[in-house]
This record gives sequence, C-alpha cells and structure tokens, in this order.
Amino acid sequence: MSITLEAAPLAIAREGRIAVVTVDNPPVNALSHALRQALWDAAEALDADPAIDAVVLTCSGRTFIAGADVTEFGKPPQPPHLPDLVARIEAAKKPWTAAIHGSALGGGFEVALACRFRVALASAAVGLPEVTLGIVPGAGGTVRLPRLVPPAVAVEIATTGKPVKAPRALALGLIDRLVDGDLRAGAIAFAAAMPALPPSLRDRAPLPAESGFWEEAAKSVGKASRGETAPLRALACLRKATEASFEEATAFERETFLELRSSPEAAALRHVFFAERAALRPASIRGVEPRPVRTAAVVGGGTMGAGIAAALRDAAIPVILVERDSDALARGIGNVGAIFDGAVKRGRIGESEAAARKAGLSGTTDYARLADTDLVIEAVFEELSVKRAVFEALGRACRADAILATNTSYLDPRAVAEGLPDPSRFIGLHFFSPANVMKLLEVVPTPETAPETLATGFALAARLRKVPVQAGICDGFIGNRILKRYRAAAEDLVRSGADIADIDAAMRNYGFAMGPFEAQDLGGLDIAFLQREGARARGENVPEALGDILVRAGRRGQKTGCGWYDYAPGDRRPRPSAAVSALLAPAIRGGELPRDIAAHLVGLMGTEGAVILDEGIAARPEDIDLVEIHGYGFPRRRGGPMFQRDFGP
Ligand code: T1G
Ligand code: NAD
Repeated sequence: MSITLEAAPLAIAREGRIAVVTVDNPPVNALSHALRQALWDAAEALDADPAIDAVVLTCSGRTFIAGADVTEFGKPPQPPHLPDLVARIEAAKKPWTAAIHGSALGGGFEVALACRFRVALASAAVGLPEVTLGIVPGAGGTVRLPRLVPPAVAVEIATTGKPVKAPRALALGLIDRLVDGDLRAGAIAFAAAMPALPPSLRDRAPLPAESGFWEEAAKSVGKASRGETAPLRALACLRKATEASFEEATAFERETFLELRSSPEAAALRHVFFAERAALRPASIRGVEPRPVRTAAVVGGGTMGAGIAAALRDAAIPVILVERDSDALARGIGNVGAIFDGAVKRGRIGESEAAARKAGLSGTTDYARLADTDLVIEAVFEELSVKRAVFEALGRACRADAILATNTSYLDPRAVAEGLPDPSRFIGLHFFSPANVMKLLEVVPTPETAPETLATGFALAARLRKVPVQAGICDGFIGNRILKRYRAAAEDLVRSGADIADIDAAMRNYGFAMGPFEAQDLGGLDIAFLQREGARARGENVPEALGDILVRAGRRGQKTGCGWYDYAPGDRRPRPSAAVSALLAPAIRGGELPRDIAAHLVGLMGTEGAVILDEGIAARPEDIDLVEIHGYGFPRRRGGPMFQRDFGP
C-alpha cells in the first residue's frame, strides 16, 4: 500500500551561520496548514540552533507567499493560526529576513512584516489584497503597517488592496533593500552583514494621524468602496491600531476578520476570485497550444474597432487598421489616437507611452498589407453582407493559418464565416464597449473552429488582461441574451404599474452603477429597437416593447434629450417624464408587484442563466457570473446572478 506523503512545504539549508528557509508550496506558496506548521517548527528549531545567527525566508516558484490558503476558508481553522505564527517569527531570537520575489500578499506580507528585515527584487510587489476578498487582514497587517508607514499610506494599502511595487515600497520603508540578480544570495549577504537590529513592529509606536484624518479617510474610502463592506472595516482596524494598544488592536482586527470571513459578501468575492482565475484555462483548451500572435489587424475603425485596436496596442501588439476608404481610415486612426490622448489627460499613461502606442498603429485600405498578419479582428457595420465581403477579402489576402475573428454582437458567426477558406481558423471575439476598458470577452467558436484557434482566443484574452468566457451560438450569446431578458422583465414591471425611477433606484441600491432604464437612455434605445425591427422584418414574432413606443415618438435617449426620462440641455440627470407616462399609459395594465424589485430581476437573470446552461451556451454557472460582472456592471460583491441563485438569501 503506497502512502502518499505530502511533500514537505519547506526546506532548511545552512549557508555559514545563516539558515535559509525555502518555502515550496505550489502554485503560489499559500499558507496552508502544513506550511504554517512547518514554518512554526522551523522557527523553534532555528532559535535552538547555536550554529545559526540569522534566518533568510525565501520561496521557490513564481512568487513569495501569496497569502493565506483561500481554499481553507470554508473549513475550521487549524493551529498554528496565522496570527500566532506571525507573532512567533516576530519574537524569534534569530532575526528573520524575508527575501521577496513575485508578490508578498495578504498573509504573505504579514509574515514578511513579522520579519525584522525585508529585501526584494525590483520586480516584486507587496500588498494586503484582503478587502478584494471581502475580508480584512487577519494576522496583524492592519496593526503592524501603521507602525511602519504613515496613516495615509497604510490606508491606501489596506483599503484598496492594490499591491505596491518594490521600488516604491523601498521609498516608503516597507522594504529595506532592493536586490539585483540572485535574490537568495543577496538576502544571505544582507543577513550575514548583521545590520543593526531595529525594534520589531510590535515594539514600535504607530505613526500619528493628523486631527480629522480618520474622518476624511472614512469619506474617501466609503466613496471608493462602491458599497463593499471590507474597505471601511479595514479603515476601522487601522484607526484602532493608532489609538489602542497592540494587543487590543490585534484582537479587534482578528474579530473583524472572523466576522467578515463568514459573510455572504466574502463568499461572493471568493467565488468571483476563483472564477476569474479558472476563466483563462477552460477545459475546452486544456493541453492545446495557442498560435503565436505577433501582429494583428482590425477591420473597421469605428466605436469598437478603435477600442479593440487600442486594447491590442496596450498589450504592445502592432496593429494595422483597415478601413473602407482613406477618409474613414483617417477617422479611424484619429479615433484610436483620441483614446490614448484621453489616457494621457487622465494621467493613466505619459506622453511618450501614448506616442509609442500610436506609433505601433498603421492604417491601410489595401488588404494586401495583411499578407503576413497573424490575427485579424473584424468590427465593421452589423450587416451580414458587409461582413461577408470583408471576410472574403481576408480569405484571399491573409495567410491560410491567420486567425480571423468577428466582433459581431448579434449575427450568427457561422453565417459570417460562410465560404471562408479553412473556417477552422475563424472565431467570434465579442468585445464590449469601450473595448479597451471593459474586461469581458465572449469567445464564440463555430463548430468548425479548431482547438488551436480557440486556445489562441483565450491566450489573446490573457495578453489583453481580459476575462474570457466561452459562449455558444444563440441570439445575444450569453450577456446580451440575459440583458434582453432583464430589460423585458423591467418593462413588465412598468406594465404592472411600477414606477420607472423606482426600478432604477432599486437596481442602483442593489449595487448596479445604474438601473436598466437609465442605462438604455445612456446607450440609446434605438440599438435594441433596430434589433427588434430587423427580427420583425425577418418574419420573427417580436412583441411590441415599451421601448418601441418611445423610439417611435422620437425618444431615443440622452442623445435626443429624452428617452425613458427627460434631460435638460447639458444636464445628464434623468428627470421622470410626464410625456413618457402619457405615452405608456395605454400599455399599463396594473397587477401585483414583487416586494423586492432587485431580487425579482436578479432572479430572472438567474433563470435565464439556467436555461443558457441547459442549452450548453455557457459551460459553468460561474462563467455567467463573470459575464454579468465584467460586461454589465453586476456588483462584484453579490457574486453574480448564478451565485445569488445557488447561494443567495
Ligand atoms: N490561496 C489559494 N490558492 C490561490 C491563492 C490563495 N491565496 N492565490 C492564488 N491561488 C491559486 C489560483 O486559484 C490558481 O489556481 C493558482 O493559484 C495560480 O493563481 C490572513 C486571510 C498571487 C498574484 O488575495 O493575487 O492572506 O486555477 O492564476 O496570475 O490576512 O494568484 O491554477 O488551480 O492568479 O501568477 C490574500 C490572491 C489571501 C492573493 C499570482 N492573498 N492571488 O497570480 O496566478 S487572504 C490574495 C493572487 C489572506 C491574511 C488573509 C494571484 C497572484 P489554479 P493565478 P498568477
Ligand atoms: P461603427 O459604425 O462605430 O463602426 C463600424 C466601422 O466599420 C466604421 O468605421 C466603418 O467605416 C467601417 N466599415 C464599414 N464597412 C467597412 C469595410 N467594408 N471595410 C472596412 N471598414 C468598414 O460600429 P461599431 O459600434 O464599432 O460596431 C462594429 C461591430 O461591433 C458590429 O458588428 C457590432 O455589432 C459590434 N459590437 C458593437 C458594440 C457596441 O456597443 N457598439 C459592442 C460589441 C460589438
């Protein structure tokens, strides 16, 4: 009988009088129970070892300790608990030096803060991302951080969850030295030089906050947290750390951590965390090698084409923009340039970076220029004949192995690809507007799409830092199909007598940036109206929508100064409209309204999602949640309509 021995998650080596503790717990050296126990035992053993003066803590693999093992969160915690391990390392007789590469995050950074010193590669980062999981640090991060950096820096790190790159961490005093080249050797040399031992963070006083600081911080953190609970709770922990004793603050933080860890919001955010990571590696492409994408082209430089070209340039992929004539091409190139100019204006990139991104974009109206392009994404008018003509030209001009993709929203990709030589290299890549901002990418293979083509779509999504979701072919794929259901359900509530503004308010209170009617006024009611009219023209039975009544009355949204709401000139604030009430009055039949409008509408999204799963249009419920969160503003802290359906109240 073979016994499966769990590989020891760490090893200890001796370099002169320096012990090197090397953690090896793939994939990210998370602080599993076994690792916590091994680190505890190492601290005990090395304190008792007279041949050792100091300890270096380093990690194998891609990163330093990336935090507590999130997969253990649902299980009863086992000692040694992380706060105890952190305190044990901090109290070690032999000073520990953390040698950081990759990311020291959450519990990983808390362990590093317990070490007397921290050295890092310039490419490393440190941070406390717990709030992104709906919790607060649970091993002293909010108590030790204010003893190392000023309150404003501690607030930024602990309430945003954003990592700090090593060079800035050095400037802030979060780390003691940057190591060039061999991190292990550099850390050993640093420890061996026995730098003067500073007091442990536990023995330091917190840096003081100016009067009024915490009140101001509460306002800004509250605003930035978009309704999520954890950021303000992390702020409270930081404040406690500056106003109470170390012990009291530690107890307060631990109590807050344990309370939040079992909250529905934390469960939802963990659900999204794991779904996002799994999204990049769906079963459908396991073991399939993607094709390299060194160069790309985008056909159509309008709203979507410009955004897609910008997203490709943001990933440093050279782009050729193709348009139908030189005037349209000039407009298209201008559209892309405007995106980068806007990014400079907002301080997101510098002038030189914007210039470099523009320099990697060229334009043509001659398809012959695409003879050696690896990937072409089409984003021309939503007209089948126009798209087919484009792909016919691409089929003639491009290499046989060039990946050809359509960005269509509603056309059947199989119809778009009809007649294409070798359709195995064709795929739907459905970006969302603005394509250089929105993370969602629906990847829509046809039955002829080769696995390598599909794998290339997912690899491209990873390079563009998108969240890819594979979708089957149906009207609206996953996202627009649920959107249609959501809008129809909202209109049904209006027919039953619900007030338009009440419905929008309910969805905003639930966590959406705006309700379904405000959103239509922003995007324009005519897009969906034209979809419905097109279907009717094809003989499909499409019942009259309330939106049709408004569009026929010239109310197409903010762009016409009126839609579901009225808008004063130059004022985007929606005002309930007597004209709309009059126009819709004949359609209002009254009836019973749900007690909880948001739960009702989210529930119907989930019901549509269940049908989408049954039809195989989506592979997993969490994929549908990712579509809604990253494509349609579903509040992340709610986990998505399928999470609510399966785990909600
Ligand atoms: N626990 C368990 N598994 C994790 C994990 C974690 N903390 N982080 C990542 N994984 C898995 C992930 O699911 C994937 O699995 C694989 O590792 C590679 O991840 C007490 C309580 C570290 C920057 O929030 O930000 O500490 O799909 O694809 O792109 O105060 O992972 O391969 O099976 O993301 O190289 C705080 C979360 C925890 C860090 C690496 N820490 N992780 O990115 O790889 S709470 C975090 C990340 C905490 C303490 C509290 C990233 C990464 P699979 P990946 P990557
Ligand atoms: P758009 O009208 O803004 O841009 C279309 C561009 O295609 C125009 O610049 C036009 O000059 C160009 N074009 C037309 N025929 C061409 C040809 N033969 N060769 C080269 N260029 C040609 O349209 P859009 O909103 O960018 O939509 C483009 C595609 O993206 C459509 O299929 C649409 O369904 C899809 N889409 C749109 C959105 C959205 O929110 N707008 C979202 C996702 C997908």
